[in-house]
Amino acid sequence: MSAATWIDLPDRSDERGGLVFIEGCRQIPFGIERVYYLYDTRDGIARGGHAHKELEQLLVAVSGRLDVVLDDGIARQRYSLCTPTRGLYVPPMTWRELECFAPGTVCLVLASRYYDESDYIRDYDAFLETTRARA
Ligand code: T46
Repeated sequence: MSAATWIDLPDRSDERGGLVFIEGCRQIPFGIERVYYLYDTRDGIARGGHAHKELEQLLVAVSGRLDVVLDDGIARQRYSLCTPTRGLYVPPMTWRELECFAPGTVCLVLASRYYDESDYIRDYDAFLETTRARA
């Protein structure tokens, strides 16, 4: 598998409740240029189904749970996101599929770049070709 990895996030929870913070280039290996979140996810629906040429991201299930399947062109691995205190770092050139969303899940995504459709590879065969060409 590529450099996809779990990142444990600083948790300052106390008797009042939970508090987790994330600072660009500190707890995560990139500066944050964009934040978005997936919510109101529907039963049986999958998201993703693409890779990014340059984009780096951190995915955090701030509420609920979901599975993320990552594929670097050689191996495929399933990650279960189920806590707001741990994020999944997804490097560039990683095919991702998001599925098995529990009702009420909110998935926060921190991204290293602004939205740019030209950074997406949405065809799996093209993704494999690109990974082989870069190897
Ligand atoms: C990813 C997974 C985890 C924008 O205009 N700006 C944005 O910042 C984003 C993220 C999306 N969009 C537009 C592009 C599409 O017209 O929103 C629409 C839905 O995006 P998409 O089908 O790519 O959504 P997902 O959930 O399949 O993928 C998203 C991210 O696009 C992707 O980078 O890694 O979440």
